[in-house]
Amino acid sequence: MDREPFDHLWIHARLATLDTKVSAPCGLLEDHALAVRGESIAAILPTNAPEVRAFRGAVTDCGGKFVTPGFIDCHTHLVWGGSRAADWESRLAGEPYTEIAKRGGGILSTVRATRAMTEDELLRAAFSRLRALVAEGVTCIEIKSGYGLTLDDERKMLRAARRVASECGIEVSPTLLAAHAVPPEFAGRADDYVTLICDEMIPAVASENLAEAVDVFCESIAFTPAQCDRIFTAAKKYRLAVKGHVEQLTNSHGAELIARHGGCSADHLEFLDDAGIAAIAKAGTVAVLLPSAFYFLREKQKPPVEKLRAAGVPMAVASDLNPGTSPFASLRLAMNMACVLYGLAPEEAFAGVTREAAKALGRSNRLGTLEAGKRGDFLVWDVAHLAEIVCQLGVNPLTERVVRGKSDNA
Ligand code: DI6
Ligand code: FE
Repeated sequence: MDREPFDHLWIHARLATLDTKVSAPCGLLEDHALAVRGESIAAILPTNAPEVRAFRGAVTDCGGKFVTPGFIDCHTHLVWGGSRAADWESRLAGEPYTEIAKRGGGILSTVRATRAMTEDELLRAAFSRLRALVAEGVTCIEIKSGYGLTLDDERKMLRAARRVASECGIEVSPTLLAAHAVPPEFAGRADDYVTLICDEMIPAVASENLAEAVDVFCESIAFTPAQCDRIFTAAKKYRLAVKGHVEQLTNSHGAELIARHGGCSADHLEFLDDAGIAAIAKAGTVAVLLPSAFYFLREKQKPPVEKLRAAGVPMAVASDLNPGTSPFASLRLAMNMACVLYGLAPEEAFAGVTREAAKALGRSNRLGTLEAGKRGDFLVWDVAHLAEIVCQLGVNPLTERVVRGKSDNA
């Protein structure tokens, strides 16, 4: 008996491959078939190709629907305890984010709530948020720690992050963000806390394989570039990737620091200057844009998108889902805001949550585009125009999710 070359074919699809080798916008291939074998994309062929017509196995007729790669949310703080709605009310009444942080609200109030919760409780709290992201197409997510700030509490967050992603059946990229805020027990002794991060937290997390990257909040209200430099040096010693929240509220030259360490991404970037752009362009560091935090903080200064584009810096878009500055469990909302507030073309927003987000997480070889050999993570959308996915919110046109070659419509 002849063995079929594929397990499953999706035919009559409008494939937005996001593959730069396909010259049409979004790498669009009209009336194509996507063939899956095992967990991977085995082939991309015109629907009328002989191999497609000869196939006798399982076939899904997409009837002209669009198919995109699975979305990758490459910057989230999905796991947290408590609520910051009261902070938000204070901000609406005129108190700045930085002032709230200085009086022990902000990140530190989430730290108190997160420390008080068990791993199971954190997992349950994160689950509904992740389900919302998954329902609109997220198939891979980066999740940071950063609300524990002790070795045990950071570990607890990272374990909850792994478990929640596995319960939702998606891939996780866990990141240690111990340098998110100086914890109260180290008040006035930030350098000592950095020593703890470098000498204890990074080695422990690396040896237990709990994180694949180390992130920092390099900012006037958080850690200095010199402190972040120490943290990155320690991270690299343990072969962890480095990235950072930089130039979000002020310009601290954190992006240059990340570039110097060969970091995978520089995130936020509202106050990025020309030297920072040149540095990340040269280093091949991805710029991760987080427009929903910009929106929610009512910031005025936008990241230099035109200059980043001109310099050829890959731009990813992420939700920054967190309780304080971006409590939005929607990557499509972030894409919409990247277009409306930052001036990205919808095509750039799609690339930002697929191809470029894969780059930011060091997963370009496996994820981010529809190409033979990449993983079978893709989404089927019932829209007449691809940009509809980004343009209209509140309605979910996602009709089928395929993860590792398996459809959830089966
Ligand atoms: N920048 C942010 O936007 C988030 N973390 C960071 O370093 C805010 C996190 C929070 O306010 O809880
Ligand atoms: Fe963030």
